[in-house]
Amino acid sequence: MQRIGKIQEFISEKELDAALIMGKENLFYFTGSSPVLGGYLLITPDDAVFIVPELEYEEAKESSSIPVEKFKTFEELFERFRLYQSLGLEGKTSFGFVNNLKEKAGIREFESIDDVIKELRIIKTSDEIELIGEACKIADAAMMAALEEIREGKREREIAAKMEYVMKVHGADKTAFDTIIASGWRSALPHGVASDKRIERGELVVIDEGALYRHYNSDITRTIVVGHPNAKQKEIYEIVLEAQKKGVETARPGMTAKELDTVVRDVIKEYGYGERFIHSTGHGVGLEIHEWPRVSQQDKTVLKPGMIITIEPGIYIPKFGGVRIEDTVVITKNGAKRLTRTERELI
Ligand SMILES: [Mn+2]
Repeated sequence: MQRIGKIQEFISEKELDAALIMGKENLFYFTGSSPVLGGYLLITPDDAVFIVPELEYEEAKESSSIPVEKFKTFEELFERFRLYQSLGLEGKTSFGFVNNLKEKAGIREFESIDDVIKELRIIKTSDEIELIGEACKIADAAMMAALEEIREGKREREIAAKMEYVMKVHGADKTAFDTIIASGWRSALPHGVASDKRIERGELVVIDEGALYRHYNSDITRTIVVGHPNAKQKEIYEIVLEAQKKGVETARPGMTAKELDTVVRDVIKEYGYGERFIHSTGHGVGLEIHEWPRVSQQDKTVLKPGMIITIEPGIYIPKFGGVRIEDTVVITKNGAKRLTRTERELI
């Protein structure tokens, strides 16, 4: 109820009649329940109720920490909202739904509650850190399987399938995102989802994967060379590794996400590959695979203990290939600790 309390403080402050939460991850965060068909968490200054479709009612009652009500039709649901004139909403609420709130429920005023939710979710509780840590262990196991499985002639997709199998055997619900296995020229594509391509000798292979475990995500990337690396492959690998290590060693409470991005980016710049590092250093990880903060030049969020972020520099050279090395880390009292533990040296 402490989480709900923060929303209540916010709506009182803004003099809103209520707030309505319907995003999947937020519903789980605030109620502990995750109905397949979704639901509507209605929060008023002194109350909260989780309204779900009738067929989700029994299950939601079991899992929700907030009292549950059911609705049969959307007419009934919008009728329920007629009590209010002003409403706090998540920024990603659909335009169609907002229109219905205006037309069918007569709500006139809307305000985003994204900032207050962000402030809560950006700091993970010890329970959340443990779950993400578990998701990271599963990602490590899948990475191990990939390293064992990869050889000349295998298709990227075969390796990805094996990894997903290993994740599930280790208790994951599913992959956190479509596993990226990008070999050869495809390794220069930061989002090269595993394809039918066969892996060939001498190619760089970027493996970027994560597991979803009890609603929480993990994220790790390793790059390998099948066979012997050439001088250029070795060179860019060592630069990315130096930048990644520097990031993990430097990350600490009190610095901003932007400053961390600069520290990592500067290593790559010094070697003359600044233009080839075409994305941000990292991102928050939690109920969503990409959440706050963004470890980029645009995000001045001050890092605090309990934040979980990735540190994932890369160098991408079109047609030649790319290298990315990524760990999920938790910000601690005086530094950062890697939650993904797979070896980082070139294999
Ligand atoms: Mn990532």
